[in-house]
Amino acid sequence: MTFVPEQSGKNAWLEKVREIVWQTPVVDMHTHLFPRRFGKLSLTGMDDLLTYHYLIAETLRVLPMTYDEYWSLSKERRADLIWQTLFVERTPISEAARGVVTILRRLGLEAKGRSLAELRANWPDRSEAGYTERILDLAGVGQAVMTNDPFDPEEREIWLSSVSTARPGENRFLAALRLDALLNDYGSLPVRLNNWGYRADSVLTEETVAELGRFIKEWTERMRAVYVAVSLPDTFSFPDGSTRSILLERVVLPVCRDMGLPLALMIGVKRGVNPALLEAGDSVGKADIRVVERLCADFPHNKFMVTMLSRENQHELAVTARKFRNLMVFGSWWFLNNPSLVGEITRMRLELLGTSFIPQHSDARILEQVIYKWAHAKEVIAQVLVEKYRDLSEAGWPVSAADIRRDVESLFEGNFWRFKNLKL
Ligand code: RAT
Ligand code: ZN
Repeated sequence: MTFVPEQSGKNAWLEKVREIVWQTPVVDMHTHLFPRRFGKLSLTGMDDLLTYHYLIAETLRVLPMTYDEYWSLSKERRADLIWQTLFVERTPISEAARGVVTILRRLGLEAKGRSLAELRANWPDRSEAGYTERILDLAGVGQAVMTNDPFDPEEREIWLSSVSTARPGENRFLAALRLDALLNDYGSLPVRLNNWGYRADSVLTEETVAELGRFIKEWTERMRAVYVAVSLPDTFSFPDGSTRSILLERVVLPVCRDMGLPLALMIGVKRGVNPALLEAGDSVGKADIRVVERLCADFPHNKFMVTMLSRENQHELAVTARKFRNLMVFGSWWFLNNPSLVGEITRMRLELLGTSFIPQHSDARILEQVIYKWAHAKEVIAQVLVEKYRDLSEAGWPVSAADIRRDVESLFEGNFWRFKNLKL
């Protein structure tokens, strides 16, 4: 993992920090990637990259076509339209559009002036055995944590079949048990759970609670999940007597505690604000930090990894992490994953928390996206670190390369593993 992109400046500090940042393998702690053995769930290549929901939202703002017309097209045709709209008729200046340019460049393809047909034709051979490894190496990602939904019929079948065993080279993918269906839409689950052999009722009886606990434990073990996760709305409150609240308190938190697993809470998403945009239709809302305080205080033997989607929540989240050692702040998530905001948030976290947080995760859905998500994030993180090291040296503490290495290791991988293994 020694890939270091061309130097962008002559600043010696920046060069050193960039070199270390690029040499330190990342644990990409939240992605939506799957290794190839997961078949159709594993997305890769130009058409999947172009039809990423971030780019769909940007295209549909300006495309002279109804939403329905757009959705009725094949994936290839949608990709054509996105390329034409954002890369031919306009300058690909947004973060997600620039990301495609970064990927193409790192794969040795010049984007400007090329037709999409040409780019598709010149794409490196994806059937090659080492392709996935090569992409992870280009991004400097050592391991990527997937998002694994035990309620998704397609994914479930794969885990239950022998195909779920990692093939050589695929052990760089780790699992995370995602419980959105349980915690955000329990009503639809009892019938399915009964069919799968769990005695779960729509009323949360003692037996149901025990059976749901058994379900989570079994799936966590089957997947060898490194944590349990859920995304939550901006209106998330706890405790509030809701089904979600009861399930959290009686099922999810006890199982996580008993198994020593962190619970990742991704708070602040407003699903389906514009349902016509389908997967591109979710938005953001400011959430109530008191919920995080309450959970950390009332469940001191549970570990919480928390990211919040709204910019307005970032400062209070960092302050809350100062108060609770069972809280690990992570990532500049989704609409925050833009250089201006990653810079601002990382700077503030370093000032309030030192190096005791996880600065970024990629949220990549398409394999090659790890290239741009990490290239862009690493540039910003390196620049912020340089600023901070310079300030510290001026204050009278000379910073060595060994110091920088130790810090970057903590930020990119050590904090994740130490928190996961923390005993409370
Ligand atoms: O960032 C994204 O791609 C979002 O669509 C979501 O996947 C979000 O990150 C989530 O995990 O819910
Ligand atoms: Zn995600």
